[in-house]
Amino acid sequence: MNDTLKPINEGILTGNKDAVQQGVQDAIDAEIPPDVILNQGLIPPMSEVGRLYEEGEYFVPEMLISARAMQAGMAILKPLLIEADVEPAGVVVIGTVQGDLHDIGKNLVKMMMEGTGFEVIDLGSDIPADIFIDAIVENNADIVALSALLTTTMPQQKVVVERICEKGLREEVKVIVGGAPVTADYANEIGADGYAPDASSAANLAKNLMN
Ligand code: B1M
Repeated sequence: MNDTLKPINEGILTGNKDAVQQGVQDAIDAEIPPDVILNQGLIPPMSEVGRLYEEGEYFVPEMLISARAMQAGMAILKPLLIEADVEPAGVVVIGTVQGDLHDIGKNLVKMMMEGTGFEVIDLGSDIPADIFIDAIVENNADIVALSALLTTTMPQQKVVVERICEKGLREEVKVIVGGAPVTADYANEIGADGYAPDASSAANLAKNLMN
């Protein structure tokens, strides 16, 4: 790895937002191409954070702090990526389903997906099925990610899958579901393409589905 990118890696792993911002600015000043800063500077340490979380070495607060540090770096890089026409890994529409206000887990999933190179359209929480449909169409989404934290709102994930089928979009978009009460069996039962138990595996699942 280019030595100029090391402080970015280190900054994300330790959740040091200032170091990441400075590192990204230094890399831009050193004329490192924006896609290299993204793919070698920002994404690998975020994947490492995901691995450490899955292994129980990092917990939610560490993951949040690292994700925020990464997002601070992304904010500086984003205009240059747009200018350079760097393609995202895919477009994900994410939200918490109708009736459900829990958004902390969904926000983590969003951050990890952005950390993997996806463009994420975040609709927020308490989102009706038709708003998901509109966002899928408007953004030509590759994946729709549905979060539900309540046993009473889980059925809304099924409603969204049904609406996607009714609208003839089932071949266009993959559906992934998650949230504390959701299981792989439930995902199967409602016809989703995948289930992930946590934010890091949701990002990996999205990557695999794109392949
Ligand atoms: Co609520 N709440 N809550 N709550 N709340 C729970 C979920 C509950 C388990 C607490 C309990 O009773 N022990 C319970 C649900 C019981 C059930 O359905 N079986 C509950 C209840 C009952 C309620 C209310 C009904 C309470 C009331 O008013 N009587 C009410 C409902 C409001 C509504 O949504 N309509 C309510 C309200 C709230 C607050 C608003 C106060 C607040 C939410 C604030 C917010 O999110 N902005 C809140 C909170 C904070 C919780 C707990 C304490 C914490 C949830 C959380 O953020 N966890 C929760 C109890 C608990 O979990 N211990 C609880 C941390 C977060 C990082 O984890 O969200 O699981 P989590 O996300 C994980 C994974 O699930 C996964 O990745 C994330 C990160 O690894 N994941 C995905 C999540 N989405 C994914 C999507 C994916 C893939 C993975 O792909 C698309």
